[in-house]
Amino acid sequence: MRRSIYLRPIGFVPRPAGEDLDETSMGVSLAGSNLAFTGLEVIERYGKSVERQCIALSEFFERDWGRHTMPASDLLEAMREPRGRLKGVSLDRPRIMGIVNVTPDSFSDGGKLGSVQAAVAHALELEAMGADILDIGGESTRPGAALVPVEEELSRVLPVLKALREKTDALISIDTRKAPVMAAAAEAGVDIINDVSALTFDPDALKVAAETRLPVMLMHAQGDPETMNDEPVYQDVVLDVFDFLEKRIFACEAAGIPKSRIIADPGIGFGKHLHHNIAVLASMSLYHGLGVPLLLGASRKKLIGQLCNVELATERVPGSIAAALSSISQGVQIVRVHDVSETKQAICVWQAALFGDEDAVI
Ligand code: PT1
Repeated sequence: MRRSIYLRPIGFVPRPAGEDLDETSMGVSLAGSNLAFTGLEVIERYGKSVERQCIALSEFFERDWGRHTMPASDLLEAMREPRGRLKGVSLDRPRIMGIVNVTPDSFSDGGKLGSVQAAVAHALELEAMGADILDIGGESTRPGAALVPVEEELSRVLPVLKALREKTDALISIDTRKAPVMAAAAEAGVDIINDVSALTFDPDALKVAAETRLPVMLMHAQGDPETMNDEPVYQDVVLDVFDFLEKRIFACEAAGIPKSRIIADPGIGFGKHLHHNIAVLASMSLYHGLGVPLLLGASRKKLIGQLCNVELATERVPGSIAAALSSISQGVQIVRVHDVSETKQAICVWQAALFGDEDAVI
């Protein structure tokens, strides 16, 4: 059954953590964090028609939502519920995932990380800059990228994962769509599985991921990387992405992966044109209704080039920081970035300015 009501938290304000403030006037704490939302965009979908209205929390609590009452209160509860730790790392403040591409054709690191040592050194450098998670990927999934055979992918990432595991206690994620890579990576001691197909690409992925007992990152994509941006089709991209992620969370739960081990990501640039990407960015906070921590990856992506007329991916750092900050200010827990120290500096200043706290370390 298709969901017919969606709630998007809006009107974010800083909220002293743990203080018992009146929710109607001071806002509801988002996912146990020190950000609170003071309003809601109520979105009703009837087949092809979608109606949106923004209201204050007080009005939301006063109105009779009829047949939407239960789904609406479930969504509100999912937004409010504090998120658990991710392998010991608390998610009540923003976290940075640093990108380590172990591919000869990487879209912005351009094959610089040709060797295992270079990849490991790059990962450790990102950790020193403040990355909480190191995301290791051996198959490019950027638009137009071709499939990498499983043996090739394994030979790229396994030596890096093994060497890196010896050298760091930071969280390591494996960016893969393939069950054998997930299994081998788990064996090598990775902490998280990051699958841009939300465990749909490989028929064994759901079962294998469940067996590893690792947390999984489920990302929305429409189509395969090679052709996904040719002709993406949505009724309403923001809501269709929500429905997809909700379904994948159900599928995971059915396979034995509890919600406490799931992170959701709307997949910027995956089967999405510029207007789709912008709509998703602008509505990021909607996805808190999924009841799991959120991840956003917009770093150096094409939408930034399109918005600001920047041809070179390496020159899209300021725009990437803006995308990261805008999602963090909507409560997104993890940003996946190339430029860790720049992003960290931006988050630090944003936190200090918003919460008035110079010790607001991230
Ligand atoms: C992502 C992501 C990822 N992105 C997660 N994993 C990539 N969880 C790889 C472009 O438009 O957002 N979330 N793993 C990289 N993919 C792309 C897609 C790179 C689009 C570039 C573009 O330029």
